[in-house]
Amino acid sequence: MTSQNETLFARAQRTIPGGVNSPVRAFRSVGGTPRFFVRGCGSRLTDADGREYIDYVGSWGPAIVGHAHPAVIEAVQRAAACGLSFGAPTEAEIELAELLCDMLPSLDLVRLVSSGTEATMSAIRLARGFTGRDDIIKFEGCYHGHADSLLVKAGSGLLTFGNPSSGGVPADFAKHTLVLDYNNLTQLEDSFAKAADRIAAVIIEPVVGNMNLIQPTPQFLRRLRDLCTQHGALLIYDEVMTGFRVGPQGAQGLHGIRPDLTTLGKVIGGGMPVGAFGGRRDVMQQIAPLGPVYQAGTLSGNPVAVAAGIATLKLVREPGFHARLEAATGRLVDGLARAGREVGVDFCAQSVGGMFGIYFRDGLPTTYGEVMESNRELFNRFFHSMLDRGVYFAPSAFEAGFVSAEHSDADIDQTVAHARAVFVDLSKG
Ligand code: HOZ
Repeated sequence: MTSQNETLFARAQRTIPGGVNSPVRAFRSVGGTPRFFVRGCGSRLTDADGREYIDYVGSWGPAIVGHAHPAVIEAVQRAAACGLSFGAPTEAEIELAELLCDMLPSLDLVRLVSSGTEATMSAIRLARGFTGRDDIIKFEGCYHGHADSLLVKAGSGLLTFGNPSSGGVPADFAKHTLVLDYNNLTQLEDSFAKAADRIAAVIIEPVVGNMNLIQPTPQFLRRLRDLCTQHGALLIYDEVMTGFRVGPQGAQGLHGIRPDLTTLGKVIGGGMPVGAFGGRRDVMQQIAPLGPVYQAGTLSGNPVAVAAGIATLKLVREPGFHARLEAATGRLVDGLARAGREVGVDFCAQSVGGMFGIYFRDGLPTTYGEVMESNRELFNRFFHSMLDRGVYFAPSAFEAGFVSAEHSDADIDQTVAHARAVFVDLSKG
């Protein structure tokens, strides 16, 4: 009998390119049929065939308090009942901006937008406008949304499909994006030595989640901060994924580094479309209507989306939230790694706060090259076997995973038990 997921996927492909509205969802790199979800509750998702899954995608990060948290749903319902969009200021957007500036000391001013892509695209324009320079530096495998200048050797879907630079980006445009290796100090220093006066900004995922999970070395981040300061380039922390996910002050709090600009998304919208960029007052004052760098959006600061964000951040700020989230995520990766070791498969795992990486290779990767060496065939088999057992990991070997505050020890132990059984199968060849 054909499953509802298959029927829906066939129907979707008739009107939607590839049947999906964002490429990684199409399951192309792992093969098979994407699951069409009808419901999410806590740590669980239910698909169109009525099958339940423990969810480790969490809408790619936003679902930090679990799906359909009652406080978030109530806030959304209350806001929606008052009108969906005004295209004019509301008090709620001040509240969200105040919360963000309070939670991240590096934000003097913050502008709300509707997605992480808008946030990074606007931050780059702002950096160019502020410095009067054209070039930017990014790192191979980092993904900063789908603005033209950032789709050069990018991670996430581009890496998943083996096409790290997008079509449709003019060469004249891409030449202003210098791409360096993550964690490569020598290359970074050489680039500043050669081109410092042309570099408007360096944009970085301070913990990478778009080529699986990669952690920065502390020396790399510190030197990057120093070089930017020394040469008048802006340091942009893309915390769309890490913001309030890896700790109460994002990655900048973990490493004690103050970027000039920060981009946010995902968690700050609690599942609704919200992004933000903010930072130094003198830089942010260049944004229209205060300054000459233009940026706008009809749905920016949308009252319903903002209500979800405020309700989520209030939960995230409760005492002990991050300690519990980190412990749950640690329990998962420790359990998976132990199971892999005991069964004897080349597998390892790590976590930072509420995000994690799993790798079919011997040893945790610290570079793009090392991530690329992981065994994709084993990952794909693992992914499908886990899916069959009711565990939903990201359908790509190059995406980080996410745990929510609603994942119980029982959820995690069940996941580890399933993984152990799958590892045994994989070890048989
Ligand atoms: N770019 C997202 C993962 N890093 C995927 C977004 C989606 O498919 O929803």
